[in-house]
Amino acid sequence: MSENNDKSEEKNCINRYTIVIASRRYSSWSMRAYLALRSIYNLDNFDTIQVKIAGMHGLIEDKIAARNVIKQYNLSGKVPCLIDNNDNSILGESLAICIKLAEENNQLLPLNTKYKYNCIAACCEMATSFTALRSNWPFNCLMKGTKHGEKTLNTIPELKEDINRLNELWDNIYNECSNNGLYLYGNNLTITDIFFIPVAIRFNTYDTNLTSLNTATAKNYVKNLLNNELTIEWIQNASLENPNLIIPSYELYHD
Ligand SMILES: N[C@@H](CCC(=O)N[C@@H](CS)C(=O)NCC(=O)O)C(=O)O
Repeated sequence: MSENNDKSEEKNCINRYTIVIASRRYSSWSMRAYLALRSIYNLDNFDTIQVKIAGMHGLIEDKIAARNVIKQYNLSGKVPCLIDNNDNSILGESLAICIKLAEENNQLLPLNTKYKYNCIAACCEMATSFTALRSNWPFNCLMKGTKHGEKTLNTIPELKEDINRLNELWDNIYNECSNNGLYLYGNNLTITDIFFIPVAIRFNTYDTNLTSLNTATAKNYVKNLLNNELTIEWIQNASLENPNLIIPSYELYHD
């Protein structure tokens, strides 16, 4: 399934990068790598290929078929991946993609070296932790204000623990590095902020009033991520997506 990759055939030159993503509605990892690319390039200056991933509770045959489609691009069978059309190389893993784009373009990482490694560490923590948050509040950027959020907050202590740690992490980085900016390291968006945008969206879905966050810093940070123009563009495009990409098992928590 392709999205705007036909555009490259209309143009005389091929864009340097093609990003392979899944449904914007459900794929938080696709979102991170895509937003890193999008924050640097205009829409016309890169290409996007969109593939379908099978649902969590879907048939195993569907899952294998979907994975085989993704494997045409990335042998790990996961999205996102970034194709560099200069040398036909393919890079998987969201963090690697974000760091490559950041370093190549001198953007998206704090200039201060100490903060830079702290920024990468926060991305790693996001990628390897918060399992209760991720499993109990599945990403669906078009779902807003569902009661499932309150129910889970009252019954799953591990979820509240994950949220407390997020609150602490955001407060600590913001207070040390932000200088009262919009984001964790100031007014410029970094890959850490991009890594937390899908988390901010989960709050929008499951705790719209941000009652589970304890500090004004954390609440404002979530609001700033939700108001970022790239976040808004992604959600808008998700709402226009091909209905064939809808997976019923990701739509369980509408009220
Ligand atoms: N560690 C990977 C995780 C990527 C990932 O889990 N992607 C999901 C979509 S959000 C996927 O490709 N799932 C397909 C599958 O596992 O079959 C990254 O950071 O990029």
